[in-house]
Amino acid sequence: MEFKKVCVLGMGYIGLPTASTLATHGLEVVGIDIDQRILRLLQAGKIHIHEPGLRTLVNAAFQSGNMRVSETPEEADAFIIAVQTPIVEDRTADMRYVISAAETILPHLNQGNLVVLESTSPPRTTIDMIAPVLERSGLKAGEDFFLAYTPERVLPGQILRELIDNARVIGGINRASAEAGKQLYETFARGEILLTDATTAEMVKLMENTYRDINIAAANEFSRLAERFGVNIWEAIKLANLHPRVNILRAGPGVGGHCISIDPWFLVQAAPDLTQLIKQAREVNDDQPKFAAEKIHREMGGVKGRRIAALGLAYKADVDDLRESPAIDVAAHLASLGAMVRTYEPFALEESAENCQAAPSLEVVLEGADALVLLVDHRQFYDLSPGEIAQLMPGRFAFDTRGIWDQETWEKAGFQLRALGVGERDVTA
Ligand code: SAJ
Repeated sequence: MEFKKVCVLGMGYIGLPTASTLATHGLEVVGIDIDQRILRLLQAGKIHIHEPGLRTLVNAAFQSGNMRVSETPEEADAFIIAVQTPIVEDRTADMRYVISAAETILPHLNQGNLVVLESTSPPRTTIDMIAPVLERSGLKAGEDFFLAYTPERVLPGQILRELIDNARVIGGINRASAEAGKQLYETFARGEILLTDATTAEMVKLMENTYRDINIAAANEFSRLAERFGVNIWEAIKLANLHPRVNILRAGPGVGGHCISIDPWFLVQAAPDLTQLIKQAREVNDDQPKFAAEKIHREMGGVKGRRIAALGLAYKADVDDLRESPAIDVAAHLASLGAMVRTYEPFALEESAENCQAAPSLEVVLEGADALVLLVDHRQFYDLSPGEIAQLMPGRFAFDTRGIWDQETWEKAGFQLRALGVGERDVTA
């Protein structure tokens, strides 16, 4: 089978890089989005996502003459659905965007086409939800057209490289569908392509992120134990990880983003009777921002009326994405305890948290501050000089929720540095 033309539905974190990559590899691509603002930006050579290298890639795709954007799909050889699957209040997946994307393909679906779902979805979505929608065309999935699921596995911040180099799992509703998917992704993927069935591919994706969530939950729970037993969690995890079969992830103020903090709920929703551990891990991680804020409150002898400068709001280092960010929760919780919180997020200067104030620069966030709290381990915060910080703020209390600042350096500059997951030691090693 030869793929010449592809419609990619959803011009977000996954759809846009995928569409652009297909175009720069010689396929005719139509990028579809229902948000006209995004389409206008793309047409004007701009992008709405901060991701290293993406702008250049998108421009190259347009310049190749192979890519254009549109509000509605059209006839093509293949359709890739890469729209969002958020969770709603009751922690179930909101599948409306996926279903409506599938419905917009319907009038253009032809014999021999391939449809691929990439959106993270609960188990059995491809078979139980997408196939019936597409079969309203009168065509039979697996016989008249091919249908497959392939999870995106790229790490925000490294999307461009991982899109091409990561191993890719493609699950078909039958073998022919998986093979068709392989032929499409082979046009650009350099990593190994592994074929399986659609539901296994859906599970693989959810298992990967759930495994990471549980691992981080263990690290966060260890951080609480460390505080109780007078241990430094950062040192303890480093030492434990020297064991050849142990790899504990990092503790921190919680787990955010639109993937790891959401995907495990898809499994809980699908089988609440079988997912106690998964649910518990989610709850530990969701509770961690409050835990971090309360520790700061205790260490400062109360935060009421104190001026706190909070560094970082993004859900993780070196991205501008604020979705489900634990840093925002910590800042808001400190404010709810009566602190006057100013936040500084270098990748989103105007953003702040509830009842907090956004500062446009490091200088402004530090002005008049009694305490400095590190919430995100952005590269630029590693390199801060405590000596220079001391010139810019009157207070001498600093708190590190990411375990990146060196005790001695900060103490030399006159700061009292406290950290998440560090209890009072009675022995100095
Ligand atoms: N975090 C920790 N400790 C760690 C690692 C992460 O507290 O040791 C926190 C981060 O600060 C952040 C959250 O967890 O708040 C998630 O960050 P992340 O870097 O672990 O993951 P994401 O959400 O950016 O990307 C994940 C990746 N999944 C896995 O590594 C299994 C990525 O490969 C997926 O494609 C992506 O989810 C997705 O889209 O599903």
